[in-house]
Amino acid sequence: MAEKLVYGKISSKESMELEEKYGAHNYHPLPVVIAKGEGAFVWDPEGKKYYDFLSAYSAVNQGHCHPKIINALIEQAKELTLTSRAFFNNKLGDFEKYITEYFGYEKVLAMNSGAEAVETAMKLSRKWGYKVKGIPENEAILIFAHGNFHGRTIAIISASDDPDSYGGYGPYVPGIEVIDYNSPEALQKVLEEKGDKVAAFIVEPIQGEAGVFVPDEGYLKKCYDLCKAHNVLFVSDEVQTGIARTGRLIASMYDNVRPDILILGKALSGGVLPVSAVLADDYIMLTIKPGEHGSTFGGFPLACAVAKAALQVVKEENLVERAFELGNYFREQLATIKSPRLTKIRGRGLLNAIIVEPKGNVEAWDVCVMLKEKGLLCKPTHRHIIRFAPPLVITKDELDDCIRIIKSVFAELDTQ
Ligand code: IF1
Repeated sequence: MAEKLVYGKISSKESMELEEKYGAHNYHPLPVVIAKGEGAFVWDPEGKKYYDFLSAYSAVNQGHCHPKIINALIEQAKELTLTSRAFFNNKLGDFEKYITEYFGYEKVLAMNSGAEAVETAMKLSRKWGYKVKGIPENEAILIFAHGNFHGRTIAIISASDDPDSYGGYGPYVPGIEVIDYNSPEALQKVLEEKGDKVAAFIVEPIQGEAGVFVPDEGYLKKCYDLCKAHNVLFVSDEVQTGIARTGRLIASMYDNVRPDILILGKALSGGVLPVSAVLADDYIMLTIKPGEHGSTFGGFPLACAVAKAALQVVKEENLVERAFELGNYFREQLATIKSPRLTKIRGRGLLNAIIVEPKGNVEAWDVCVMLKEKGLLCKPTHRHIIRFAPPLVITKDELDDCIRIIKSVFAELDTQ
């Protein structure tokens, strides 16, 4: 007997079958179907309620379907959605003023996906390298860190050392060097060797996909100073760590670093539609002239209305402070779990991860399935790491309930 449907007209079972039959198999989702989201919660079509402990990889920091953001979407959608940049419109300039003052930069170039923003930052860095630094044409070098994840375009995966990301997609884009993460010495070495041809160092202030790898205190600052000493741009990819997620407006602030180029995405729209942005000062941004970069939807009126509302929510609801306080509390509570399987906890703010020691035939995936059964959704990154990233609007009581669920799963595993 099929379960009664509460949300929508397609059951969980049928939804999974449809994706299997008609969709590309480029993901391996946890066996759960989401039909509705609100705040820190999501529901499946049959009405089962879950805590969302992934937040669409930190895109719904403001919580699912935040009323203020949805309202901005609806009101703007009734009036004007897209003009292209062939003409001006009455929303883009207003948003550009708002976001540049919000993050403290002179200019912004709005795009759509995070990968597009990273590509934009790569192109902008090269353009600055040739036009301002004077690097010989086509000889610019961009430096990345091992373990990086910046998106899935050909240029970006050319910097990846994850076979799942780059495998089978060659040939790769030249002019890219990859150095050890969390090693200022590695950056110093490559800059001393070839700094005159390096346009930028592009780095995640905390490596998300690598398993919430938090670098040593001062790492970002040392790298920033090395970049300045060699006339190299320091570019921070805050697509995942930005917008309050780590307990600072952007994670670079943990080292008091102001990136020369700041890359934002995901929660910039509160998870309502794809909006990304690259921020920089005039001496960098104005090296791109009219017609030298763009995109049909980049910074379109609907995105501007949604992103402005999403940023307003971050301030109005003190999401930076909430992420900082609740994150510290969360890690303290996790540390009380005395399980031989839970070997490490790391993170900043509400971007955290645990390392699960595979014991017997139980891996991180199995733990995630058990957590799902108890009403908490998360997903492993790599075989042994589970990322925990709830919406920043989660209440302390809700977080306590999640901690209870996590504790109960490890208690159950340890009695097996
Ligand atoms: C997938 C990972 C997270 C990002 C950083 C740029 C982008 C991302 C720091 C590109 C995107 C997403 C992509 C999504 C899963 C998720 C992810 F597991 F892939 F690595 F969050 F850690 N910079 N990350 O994290 O932004 O083009 O996706 O908008 O591709 O599976 P995008």
